[in-house]
Amino acid sequence: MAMPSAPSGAAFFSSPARDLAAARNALLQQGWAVLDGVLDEAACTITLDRLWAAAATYEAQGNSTFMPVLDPNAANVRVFDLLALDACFRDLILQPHAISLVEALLGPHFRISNFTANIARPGSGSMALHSDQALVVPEPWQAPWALNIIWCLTDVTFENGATLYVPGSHRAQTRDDLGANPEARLVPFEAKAGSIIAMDGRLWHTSGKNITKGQDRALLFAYYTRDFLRGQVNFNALLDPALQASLSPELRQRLGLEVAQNLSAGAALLGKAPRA
Ligand SMILES: O=C(O)CCC(=O)C(=O)O
Repeated sequence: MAMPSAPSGAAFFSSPARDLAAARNALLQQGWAVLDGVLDEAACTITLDRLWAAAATYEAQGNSTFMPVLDPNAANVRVFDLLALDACFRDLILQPHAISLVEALLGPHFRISNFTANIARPGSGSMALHSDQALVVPEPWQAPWALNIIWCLTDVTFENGATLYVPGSHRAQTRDDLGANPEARLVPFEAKAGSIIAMDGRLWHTSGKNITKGQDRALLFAYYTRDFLRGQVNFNALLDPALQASLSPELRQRLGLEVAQNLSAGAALLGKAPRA
């Protein structure tokens, strides 16, 4: 896969191959992995600026960045539709380190389900505990069919609202398997700006509370699922036809813009390669 250009020409760091191999392994074992230094400082700054610009456009289009169904107050700034809003997000969604982690868990036959942002500003609170796979597939959750790549555009700490997760919860096949009071077992994903956090879709988690006086915590959530699941977004409806036509064949296929859909399980059964 060709390396997509970094946002506005800023450089992606190239993490050593052994870090990526260790992260792929950790993801499979513990249900999550942090890979440092995927974006350099300049790329984080540029992408964060572009995210705020995207938030303004999103609101100008008549959407609200406060979603009461998700968050207790407006200090969480939610930006949906990132792939429609700026080319830098279309670069990040197929960034090779991210895709290496996606393929480690989901294999080659995956689709992009959604790409959103959550900026937790001072005073933001936690959402409800959930797993991302549970949002798109009913229990039992017997295999990893979903994964989030979380792009850290700022440092992420417990104090500024790091995502909190329940260790080992990717092995829970039902909600009851989580046991009593899983909230008491939550621990934060802490990471430096420029890291990506790969999170198995079965790992139960929530947003933390930002208890700082003046620090934003800005995260992008790139959500991928196996290709037999319907995406959270219908990109045929979201993306302007001219934009769709300008996208690479790889991105079009991962977004489900091509005519042929949901053929990989059948191809494996019948011993034939799926139509691209
Ligand atoms: O912002 C966070 O830390 C978590 C967000 C999340 O889990 C979600 O939006 O589904």
